[in-house]
Amino acid sequence: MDRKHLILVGVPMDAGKRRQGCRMGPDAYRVAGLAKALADLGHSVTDMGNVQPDPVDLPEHDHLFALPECVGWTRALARTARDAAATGVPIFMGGDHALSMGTVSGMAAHAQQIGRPLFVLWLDAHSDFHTPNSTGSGNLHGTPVAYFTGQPGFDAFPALAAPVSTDRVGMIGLRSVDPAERAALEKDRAMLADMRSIDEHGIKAPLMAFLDRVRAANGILHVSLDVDFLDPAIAPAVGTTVPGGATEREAHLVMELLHESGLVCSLDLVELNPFLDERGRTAKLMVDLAASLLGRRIFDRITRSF
Ligand code: 5AB
Ligand code: MN
Ligand code: MN
Ligand code: MN
Repeated sequence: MDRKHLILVGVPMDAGKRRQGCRMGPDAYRVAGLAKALADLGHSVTDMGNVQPDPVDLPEHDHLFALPECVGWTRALARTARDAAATGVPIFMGGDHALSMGTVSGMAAHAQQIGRPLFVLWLDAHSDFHTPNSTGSGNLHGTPVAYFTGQPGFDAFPALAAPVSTDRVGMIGLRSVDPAERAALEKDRAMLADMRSIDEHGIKAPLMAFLDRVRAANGILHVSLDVDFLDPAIAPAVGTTVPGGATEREAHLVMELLHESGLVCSLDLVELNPFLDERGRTAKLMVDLAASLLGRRIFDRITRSF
């Protein structure tokens, strides 16, 4: 087994949307036993505690919710990600999805330092490809992919050390894409697998195609797992539920294939809102999925061809 140094980073961020509760995510993962589940696999695990946003001297915006705080988180997390990646595999315990502005831009800076391209796998019901100009809700958790791929409109945010070009982004699980995001995505080159194509071809096909791209480019892979990738029947603790999500088996298969690829350099666990959970079941499922990504076989699998 490939032993890794895993660095748990708590990100009690709730600034990416109006509905509050994700700030309790890091402690929910701790209570659900994330560190022990990963250490039991033979990895060394360090919990570095919670990050705080940098202070930022910016006025509030009249449409974008908590813009100054989101900028402060982006600065702090980009630095934290880049530094942590130099010594291990950072696992960001969110916090809402706006945290990926910082984590992905920091991982892209790390990738540039080691001379390999960063790829991003976005496991989400949503494409999160709004810009500050196109977002209808004003909630910045719907914008991180546009930010780290270098779309215009993010002038208040830190300049990107290394934008991740859209042909290095793969999205699996899509089933709620706003018209403006769709128009922008249609002009672009991200690999997109919506639920219709997963129903027809299975979830393995798009994932393997994307992993082939990463491998061919000698890339490293950041995985961003939004709770709403999963079906709300198994993962109720999220503010943005969309029916028809990934099943428990599909999600574990994705994680196991990612583990076998050996390509994953970092992971976001985002959008868990413990206030909406049922007796911790979503937090526990997310812990199980993280463990599958790090080498655990959650289902006892045995097959012989016949
Ligand atoms: B999430 C929506 N597109 O912009 C918007 O949960 C939802 O991080 C964004 O994927 C969902 O507000 C953001 C309607
Ligand atoms: Mn998301
Ligand atoms: Mn989502
Ligand atoms: Mn959400």
